Amino acid sequence: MEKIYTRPNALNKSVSGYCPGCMHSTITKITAQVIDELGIGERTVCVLPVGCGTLGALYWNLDMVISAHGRAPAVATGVKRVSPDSVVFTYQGDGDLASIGLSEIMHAANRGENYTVLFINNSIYGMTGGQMAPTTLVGQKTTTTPGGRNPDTDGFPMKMAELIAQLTSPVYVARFAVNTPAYINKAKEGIRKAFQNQLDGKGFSLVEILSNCPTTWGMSPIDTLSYINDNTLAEFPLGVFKDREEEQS
Ligand SMILES: Cc1ncc(C[n+]2csc(CCOP(=O)(O)OP(=O)(O)O)c2C)c(N)n1
Repeated sequence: MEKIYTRPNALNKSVSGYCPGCMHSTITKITAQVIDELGIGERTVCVLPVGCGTLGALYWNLDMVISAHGRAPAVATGVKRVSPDSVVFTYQGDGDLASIGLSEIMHAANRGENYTVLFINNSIYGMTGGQMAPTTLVGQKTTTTPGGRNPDTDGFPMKMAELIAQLTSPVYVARFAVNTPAYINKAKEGIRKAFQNQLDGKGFSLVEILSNCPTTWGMSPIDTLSYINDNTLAEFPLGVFKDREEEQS
């Protein structure tokens, strides 16, 4: 019988413990598929953050380092510089990357470190129970903005892909989503490109992926997918914000 689907080697034989409907599971899977397809599982090192993404330690069959909150880019810098043949990626939430780790990511991007950043933007602090993140949408209710995010007191959502694309060093900065099968396929292509750039020694790539948090958004998983379509995509447009390859061609 022809096998048409199988668990990637880069995933452990375990059932996801992410909340039902959380798209961290899907992003974990497509990342594992890319790692398998590129044949780099044996030399890939994942630098995990603090947040729900830390659970990746249970699911990926890869070498791992878990960093302090927001510090994954600094740890990844050390790993990649002492072991340049390793393929290094960070997997960071929006609280981790855009709040406590804001300075880390900006400087790693500005140095043009030759590694891959996967930035999972679910517009909230998921693990700690749903506080406002820098990426929370205007009007979005969180435990710290029960009346909805108010720009007068809370500012506007921070667009990290656009900010980082303004720097000179990064080679690839793009935003994808995972709320439809077609978007998931496109996100997988973006992740592949971000890894390929590192393999080719080109430098820093960041892929932002718009995701959900059914538990802290207080919605059914299916409603979170519509919410992304109707609200998140209007604030965070999908696209490639920087691609050194295209600039040169
Ligand atoms: C130094 C430090 N400050 C705060 C915390 C508490 N904390 C743990 S996870 C987290 C937020 C994670 O949110 P995000 O990065 O958006 O990831 P998500 O859980 O939503 O995937 C916070 C504030 C911590 N563990 N360490």
